[in-house]
Amino acid sequence: MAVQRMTGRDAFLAVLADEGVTHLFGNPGTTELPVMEALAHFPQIRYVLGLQESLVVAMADGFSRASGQLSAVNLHCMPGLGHAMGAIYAAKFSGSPMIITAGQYEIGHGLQEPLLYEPLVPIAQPLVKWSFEIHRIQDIARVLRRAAKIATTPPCGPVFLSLPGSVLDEEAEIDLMASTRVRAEVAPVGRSLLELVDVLARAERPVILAGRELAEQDAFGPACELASMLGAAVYLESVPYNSRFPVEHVCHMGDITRNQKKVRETLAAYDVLICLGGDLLRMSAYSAVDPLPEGIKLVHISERDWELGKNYHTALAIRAHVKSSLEQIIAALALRLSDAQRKAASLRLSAFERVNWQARRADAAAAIESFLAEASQGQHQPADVNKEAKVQPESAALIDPKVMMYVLSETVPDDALVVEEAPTTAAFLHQFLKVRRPLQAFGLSSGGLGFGLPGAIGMALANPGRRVVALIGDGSAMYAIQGLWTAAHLRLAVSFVIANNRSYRIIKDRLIAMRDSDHFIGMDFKDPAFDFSAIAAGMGVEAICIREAGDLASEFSRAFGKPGPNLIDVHISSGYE
Ligand SMILES: Cc1ncc(C[n+]2csc(CCOP(=O)(O)OP(=O)(O)O)c2C)c(N)n1
Repeated sequence: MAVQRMTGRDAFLAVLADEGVTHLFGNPGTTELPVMEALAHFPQIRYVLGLQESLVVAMADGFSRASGQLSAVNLHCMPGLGHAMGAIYAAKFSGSPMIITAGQYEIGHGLQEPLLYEPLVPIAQPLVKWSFEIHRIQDIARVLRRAAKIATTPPCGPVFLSLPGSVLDEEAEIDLMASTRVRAEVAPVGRSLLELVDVLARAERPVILAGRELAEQDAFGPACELASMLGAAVYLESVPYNSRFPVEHVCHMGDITRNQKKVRETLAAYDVLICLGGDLLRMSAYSAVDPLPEGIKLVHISERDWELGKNYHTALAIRAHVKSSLEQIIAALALRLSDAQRKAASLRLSAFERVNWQARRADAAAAIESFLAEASQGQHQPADVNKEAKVQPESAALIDPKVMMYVLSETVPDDALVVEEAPTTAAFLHQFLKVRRPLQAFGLSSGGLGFGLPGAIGMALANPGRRVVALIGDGSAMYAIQGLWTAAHLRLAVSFVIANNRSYRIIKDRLIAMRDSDHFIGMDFKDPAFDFSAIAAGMGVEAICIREAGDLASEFSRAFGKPGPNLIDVHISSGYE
């Protein structure tokens, strides 16, 4: 771009726009005023107001996760960055390409320690790929170009820039420079490819762990082809970053889970584990049991080299683009597989049909359908329910979360995006939801609550014309409830489905499982109960409350078909009635 005389604030937004940024997610204060003023000159960048900085970052994270596009964020100096840290932590896990900026005082003013001042660079540093403060107007373009390049170079992730007001308000002759993107579609060649194909061909009981990069790189086709060629069972990596694998494929068995004992038992049946673009057995709560059984050979292909051989010896650790690698592997394997190996693979494949995800879903669905048929004839109605009462007695909350998830999976529009943050309920969602496309279903990447509700807003902005269905636990919803206002303000097609069990159920479950105690302190919200319909109405979102299983299908279908945002508060069993 040509050299022009301009202000630092205009240069900042001009470079962002040229890097492909279409939305600036923010929450403004005095230190952001230069950017807010300059936004009037850049109608191609839409400012999205979030009402607290953790939501602002989560919205941008959702936008990048659902589109693969670079997003930008503008936070309010130290307190704003502080609020945002948990969400930046999540963005680090999701590997979202984001330029996170925060307004900072004019250079020199911080020395006097005014309110709101703190050096920002070291605070953001541990969670981002690059953290920097711009000190000269002449550097704005170079710094931003570098920031965009770093954020979008695999492994992608957020970067942080501190923007002193004096730099933004100066004027100078500025060369806006041009964008650079690093091409990283590299595949193994030569000896690496030969060894890889050799190990795969010789595997007698291969298993694939399908990871997030398959969806990010649109690699479901070659991943399915490899699984079928090898007769390999496929499990989904333990973190629901995104879709990972088409669940109705004959090889698909389900989530590997984060239960160490269960993972170990599952993997004990196999001799070669092939991790495709995923995290190799990322767990959460501690267990004395190691999830990886002895003797299993590891093959791991990922663009995120930090993950390779991180916790376990890996026979073939390949830093490469998974889709390009799969294409090479499939071509080489087609020439390498013997007739006996092909026959063994096809025998394994036919055995999957009886035990795979699809077969188990069909069994569970049949049981739920017959339950719902009986319920519709009045055989399962809860007794003594006063439908007029604002807060129903606990005994009325009888919808089984599994039933709720089945009906949700049957009513969600085919082209919808689904995001979940409902710790105990989402496990059932993954049993039923027909995930077929990359970038269709998303979950919590870091384990930190507060992403799902605002993340859905970013996903809707990235996918105009498609509905986003956000399944959120009642406890999780309260970490970011003011996101409802942004959804209403922008009239976004998001349905917030609240799995309302009036408690932190997973914490109760774990207190029992891990501490052998059922003395629940600080895990219930019944006194008073949340009135989600009133909360939603207070932020301009229409809402309904469902208390009976028989109403689920019709109310979900109605809500998902309406324009704009809505909230469906579903009272499910708390498990501890
Ligand atoms: C920021 C943050 N704070 C606290 C937690 C701990 N935590 C994990 S799950 C959970 C309960 C979530 O409750 P809810 O959304 O109602 O789902 P449920 O367990 O009832 O299915 C809590 C508090 C966390 N993971 N992240």
